[in-house]
Amino acid sequence: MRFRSKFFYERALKVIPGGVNSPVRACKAVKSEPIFFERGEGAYLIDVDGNRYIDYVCSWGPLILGHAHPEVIAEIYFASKRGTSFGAPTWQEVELAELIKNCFPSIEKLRLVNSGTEATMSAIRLARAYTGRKKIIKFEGCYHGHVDSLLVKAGSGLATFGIPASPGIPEELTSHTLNLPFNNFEAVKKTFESYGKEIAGVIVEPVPGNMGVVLPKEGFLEFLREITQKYETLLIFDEVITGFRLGISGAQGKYGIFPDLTCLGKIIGGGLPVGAYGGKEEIMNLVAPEGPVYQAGTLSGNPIAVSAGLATLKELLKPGVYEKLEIISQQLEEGLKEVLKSLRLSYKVNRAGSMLTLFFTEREVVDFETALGCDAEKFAIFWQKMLKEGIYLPPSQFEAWFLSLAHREEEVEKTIKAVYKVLREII
Ligand code: HOZ
Repeated sequence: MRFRSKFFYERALKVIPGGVNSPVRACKAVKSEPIFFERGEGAYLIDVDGNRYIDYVCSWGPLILGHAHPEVIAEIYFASKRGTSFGAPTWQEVELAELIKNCFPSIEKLRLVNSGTEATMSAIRLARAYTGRKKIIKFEGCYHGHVDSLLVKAGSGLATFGIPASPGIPEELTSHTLNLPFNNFEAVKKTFESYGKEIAGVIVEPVPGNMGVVLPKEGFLEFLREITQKYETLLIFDEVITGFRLGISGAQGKYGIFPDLTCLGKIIGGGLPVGAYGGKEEIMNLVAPEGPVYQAGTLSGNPIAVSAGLATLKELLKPGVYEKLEIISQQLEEGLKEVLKSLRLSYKVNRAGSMLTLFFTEREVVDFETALGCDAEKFAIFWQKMLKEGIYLPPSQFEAWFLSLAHREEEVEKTIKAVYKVLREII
């Protein structure tokens, strides 16, 4: 039972819109009420009623080491003893910037911000300033935070709640946004043929995780790289989710395609609010105070958040870490596929490294349209029943499940058994 969660939710509804500080966690899409959590331990979450769940949300990606990793907690503790914020430079932020630069060959210089949204918003401003152009190409179902000009046919909460575009955003602000289907070579080609030299940048999640996990078709990222170079447009990879998740150099390292600008967040803050955008020095030198493109933040480079990020990245640099993550993730994927096969279900599992989605559809999911073809009603029932089995999945069909280094064979086996039990009940 979740009496205390209910109690807090009722209080929250009176003071916070929808009772939550970010929409998807309200669990409305799965016809449930939000769960209020007390603490996290490795691969587990414990709610305010004392219920224990295997966690596949992992704070929507940042917690690649699992909850309350001792090294991260120790660094947070020591950093906070030295002071919580100075509004001035610290040596830790230089270390974090150097470490990110060493891991991402396409990043020569970077700026730390407080969230993924700030990173994408700033990268777009910079792309427009650098090229002197206005238009931006984005892809349907990709989500780049709640940046005004990018909240059109976006994934994550907008997909979850079926919101095509948010009110409160004047048309003028989205009139320069060109929305194209992901993985569609032809649509990109035609758009460049029509608008060519008006396009400042193409922003893309190289492996989208916000319409559920969708893999780029072979050659798609390469094609984006080539066409943006041809039209002297900037290619912006939103690696807020994939950065340090798909490998130490993110999706760009995995696919060998290097963008002009990269947006990071989530893992680089080790569970605290951090974002970053970076790229070629020539472009980044336009950022104030070196250049005229304004972007600032009182808490940017916050010493505690940066210390948590540094501790996390240092763990990820240890040998064998990503291999370990791959083994456990593969085990989950294979287990899910076996369950589907034994139940004669042809639902689809898309996986990239330690992020995956079980799509309640028989069609291959390759873009937003095919993702929207899922049986979200059935997913809602599945989610509720999985919760009863002690498994906390993202409360939406259009999100990625995340594994961490704290997930072991034991947790994955328990999950697969629960999936079998629940799917057998509901099909
Ligand atoms: N935008 C995040 C998911 N992709 C967070 C959702 C939430 O916390 O509600």
